[in-house]
Amino acid sequence: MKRLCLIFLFVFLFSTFSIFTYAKPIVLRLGHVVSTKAPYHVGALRFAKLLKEKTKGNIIIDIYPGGQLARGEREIIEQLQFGGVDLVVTSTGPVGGFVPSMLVVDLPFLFKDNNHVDKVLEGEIGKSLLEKLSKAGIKGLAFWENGFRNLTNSKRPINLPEDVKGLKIRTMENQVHIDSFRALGADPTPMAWGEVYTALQQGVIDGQENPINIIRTLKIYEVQKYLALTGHFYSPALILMNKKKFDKMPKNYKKALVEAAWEAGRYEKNFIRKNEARMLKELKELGMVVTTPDKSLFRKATESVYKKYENRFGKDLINKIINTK
Ligand code: EAX
Repeated sequence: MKRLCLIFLFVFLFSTFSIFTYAKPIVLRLGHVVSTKAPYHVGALRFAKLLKEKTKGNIIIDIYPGGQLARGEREIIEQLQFGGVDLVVTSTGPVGGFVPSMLVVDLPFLFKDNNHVDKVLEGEIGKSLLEKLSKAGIKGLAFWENGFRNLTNSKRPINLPEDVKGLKIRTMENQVHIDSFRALGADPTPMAWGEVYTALQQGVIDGQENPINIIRTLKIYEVQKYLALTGHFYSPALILMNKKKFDKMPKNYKKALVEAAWEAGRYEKNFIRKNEARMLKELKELGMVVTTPDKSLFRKATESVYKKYENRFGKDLINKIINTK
């Protein structure tokens, strides 16, 4: 009899404990391809902190930086689509390959300045672009920032569009970028980010283009002498989530994910913008020869790209972006 009571007691305690055992937090894996010094990583840490606070520790983010999960952004977005990774921070560069309408933001000289960027991407136009990502099994949580892209090369200072002629320039895997550098007479070479530093070091390519923060934090100055402040593309960034995973989340967690994504995005943008001047000064101190070309000449030289894409994106949408105040 005593033995039977002990067995009942054990079963009761075990079942009680297991019912009230604290539910395990949800752990989401986040990947990006840049260094832990880069703004994407700063934003990802902020996102993780905010999300943990908003869900009282029930959602934890594990960050995999520096291309640990994939060599380039196209590949890591492919992993996101099939659920190999839950969240990705990426530039919009390769996203147009998954959702063509996203390519509109990559048109040369489309955005005037940071204020114009924020008005467009935090407004209705930005939100409608995020919604289009769902067709590719991707939940676009928010826009972050990569920044205005500038041209580096190892051959010569760039002051005029004709100085770009014949240079083998690495571009992202982005048809608008490829067409824009073709219009400048360059030889555009699309390449995953993880291969760029070595290709520059070996002279396989002459140049690449990226915002100041990438050139500085990914040490591109070590393999490039000349930096031209062309600002030829504005490169938005995105924080993306596997859509199936997002859709399965309870309503309050969905709200927390989107809120934390936008708040972390503003934090990341501010980090880029308040450190840009310091990073440029450091690039000069690290030996880069910096030129400040007349942007209007480069804008004119790439106008033909608009002709090619007006029908695809719609002249109305392009004008709506340009005229957003
Ligand atoms: O997203 O591939 C690129 O040039 C991107 O700007 C960089 O990886 C940051």
